[in-house]
Amino acid sequence: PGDLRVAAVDLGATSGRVMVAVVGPGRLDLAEVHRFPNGGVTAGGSLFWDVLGIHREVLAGLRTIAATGPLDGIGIDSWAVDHGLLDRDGVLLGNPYSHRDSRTDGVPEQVWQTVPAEELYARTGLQHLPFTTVYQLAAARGTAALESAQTLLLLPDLLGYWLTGEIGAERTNASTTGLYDATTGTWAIDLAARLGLPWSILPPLRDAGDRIGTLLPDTAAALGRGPDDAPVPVVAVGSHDTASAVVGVPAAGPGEDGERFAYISSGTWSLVGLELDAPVLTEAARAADFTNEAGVDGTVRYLKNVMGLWVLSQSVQTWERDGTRIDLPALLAEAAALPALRTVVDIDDASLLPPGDMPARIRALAAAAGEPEPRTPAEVARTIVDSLAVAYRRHLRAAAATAERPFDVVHVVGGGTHNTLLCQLTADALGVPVLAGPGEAAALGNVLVQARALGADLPDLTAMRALLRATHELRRHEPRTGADALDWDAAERRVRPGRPTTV
Ligand code: LFR
Repeated sequence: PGDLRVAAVDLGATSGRVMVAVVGPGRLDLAEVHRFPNGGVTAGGSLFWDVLGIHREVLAGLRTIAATGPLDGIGIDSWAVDHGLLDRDGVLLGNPYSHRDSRTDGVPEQVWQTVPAEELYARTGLQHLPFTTVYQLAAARGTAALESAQTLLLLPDLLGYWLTGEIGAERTNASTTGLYDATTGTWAIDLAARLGLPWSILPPLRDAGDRIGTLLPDTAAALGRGPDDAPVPVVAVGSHDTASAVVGVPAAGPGEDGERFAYISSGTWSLVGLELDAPVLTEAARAADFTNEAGVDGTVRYLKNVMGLWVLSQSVQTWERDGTRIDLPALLAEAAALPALRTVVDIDDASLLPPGDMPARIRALAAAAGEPEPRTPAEVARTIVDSLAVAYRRHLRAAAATAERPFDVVHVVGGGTHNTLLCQLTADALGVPVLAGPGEAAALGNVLVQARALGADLPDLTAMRALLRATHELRRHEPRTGADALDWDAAERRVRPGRPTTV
């Protein structure tokens, strides 16, 4: 085909974006059409997503795109794990819960009494995170909603269902549920059955690149399209945002200038790891608590969830709520001028998972670890950024060791690429160059997979990434060494080993 014009819906926990892209030989233009705030809504003591509101905003963005030119395809990605339940009439049963809701507190321990953690890891290959779908479903055992559920749909699949009427579970996101066998690539129905979960609600799996369907007449009409307009395909992309972001890592593929790369997808969460051909399900990988999530084209995302810029954004909310106006670039500039590694904390501590007063929690962690307590916003910001860099160092080195796959460069993608202090510290901490960009890697990965499905000549990840490199500027951070190099080893030792991530 000639140039393709497609819509990429990229939903993050703090904002949703509808983007338009034009893809053709040597061409990959992306523009934001619609951005809307997201975030949990507390009601009746629980934390939910406003999924109908998200659907409305998605339609609004798509309508703008449809009104301004051809629309050859639509792809949707979002954060993982969270889901809606449909009843036997295909109607949504209640609001989807946020994974930051506390209903899973103590649930993993109950689950492990039936299926031990070692066995869960051997089958599903996931880092222990208390909010993984299997624990959410276990928390919902005995509820009216789960008892009347006919179908479980992960959020991008739910939105795709409302657009097309088609039901399915895209594989990259299915792999985050804790009910997906990392080796066979099928639902782990036996595990669900042992846990007393209604395994029949798990829908058929689909691959990134499959066509989900075309817009239903009512959604087409909501986009301003009439019955005589060409049907618009909705394409399954790497519907887990992190899977799309990894597609959007502009690494040089195998060959002369091929890179041995690690990546950090830096947004609300930081996802730090490696792209592999096969899962690593060894005892060492389990002890290091690494995730093996499914990537696009059969790759494996061997990575770790790090608490990420969530801690900083929640801190900003806290300060603003208390009447201090925060200008983030100015705050980070001030933080950059402060002494490095004065206070480091375990940024993966479970206390930082729920929304709330992060500066107070950071101070509490510092006090418990015998570190100086950060007081001013700049000191707190510095502690967060330094502690993230220490965590990246520890986890990427553990990834390389347990997967036996060294790396020479770290690609940072996502919104966090704009945090130059963090990118530089990451290079310093790991002693390798950091290549920062693109900021919109998830939307670009979404677009590239769609474009291929619609006929673009992008046969594999290498070709997609070559197009990314040809069309996007990257910023390079060299590691600083020499007399003023920081003692990262000592900083890592100072971080209380504590509990593993978010247990
Ligand atoms: C990032 C992300 C992570 C997932 C977390 C919760 O946006 O998708 O990969 O672990 O959100 O769903």
